[in-house]
Amino acid sequence: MNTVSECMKHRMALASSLLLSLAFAYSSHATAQPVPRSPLPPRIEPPSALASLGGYVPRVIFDTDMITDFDDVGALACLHALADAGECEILATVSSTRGNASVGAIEVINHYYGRSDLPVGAPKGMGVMGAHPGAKTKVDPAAPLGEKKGGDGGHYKYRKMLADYPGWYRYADADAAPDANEVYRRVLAAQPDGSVTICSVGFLTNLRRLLETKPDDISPLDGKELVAKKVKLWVAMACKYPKGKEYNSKWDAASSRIVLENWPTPAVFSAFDYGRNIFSGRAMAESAAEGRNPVRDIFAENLPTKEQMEKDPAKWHANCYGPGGRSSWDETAVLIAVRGWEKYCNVERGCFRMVGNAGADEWVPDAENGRHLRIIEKVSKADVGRGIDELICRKPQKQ
Ligand SMILES: [Ca+2]
Repeated sequence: MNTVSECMKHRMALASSLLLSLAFAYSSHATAQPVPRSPLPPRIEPPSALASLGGYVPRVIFDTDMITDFDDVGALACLHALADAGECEILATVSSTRGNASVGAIEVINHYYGRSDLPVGAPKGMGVMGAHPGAKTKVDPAAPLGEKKGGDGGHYKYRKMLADYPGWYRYADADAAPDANEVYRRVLAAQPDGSVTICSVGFLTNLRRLLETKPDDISPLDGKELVAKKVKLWVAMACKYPKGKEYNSKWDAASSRIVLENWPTPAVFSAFDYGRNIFSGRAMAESAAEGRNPVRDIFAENLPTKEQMEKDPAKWHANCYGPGGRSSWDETAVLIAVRGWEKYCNVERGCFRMVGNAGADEWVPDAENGRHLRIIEKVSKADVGRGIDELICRKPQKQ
């Protein structure tokens, strides 16, 4: 069934996660290779520390795959709710996948929150394409919706969203959307120096392409220089701690390697294991329907019912569902991008890097010179899940 295959495809199951954690918790530390010296100052300041200095509102570019799983929808809902509350400003929302309904789905959600004018884009010429990461062909936007068990796999939900919300989007085919490189460069060039937060909850394709851009009529800076000048912080849902394969890092591994090695600003990672056991979405799924709500539709149509879960909770848990809903990998990245990590998490300094050629990564701790931070549980995961649900359930303020 869709949920099982999707989770198997999408994330490592809990059992293997725990086994890997136990197996490698010592060995990864013991065999760590030297980490590249840090280009960063010795301390990475969290966004909320900057906020305490007065008036800083994170300006966020949201970069999502929006291809199979639906924590992306929860994450974008949280981001809009936080923007409604004045806690952040959304600069752009881009897809890291192409040849599918991802951009249109982003636009439907943007429209629901009264921000249909947000810039959108998608990668060109490289990266994950179609209905799922292993697909070889793009999705035909003119094809009939068909049955859920058809070739759309987990992407069916996004094609259905476009069918359900005609007129709420411009780009049924992500390939018709602007080049994400142009969106990134225009948005970054227009912002004050050191002011932008990038929150990526999908593949690192766009960030790799951005780093590789050349000076143009938008900016005399190349991509890496432009990022270094304009970006304050990159918050990513990516990688697996202490090592392993994680969906966002694995499926465009070449881009992951380039970005992890070359990104020139502080970076914070919500790795697979943090969001795995934070569950959200049930509250929205079971909320009273008031008018049209694509966020509610997604959770209501894609979460198992309580009755289904009660019959075999272990099976559902192994496939990344809990009583509160779906695992909340992407939502955690939004929380940290906007509110900073000290509110929710502790951190460890070090470096994520790709190993081998099959999409695996590993964490190398380095308290002095690590280029990355990874977040660690502080506030209980149940409380974080409740906080996410509260945001997802907020009514749009700009409709
Ligand atoms: Ca995602």
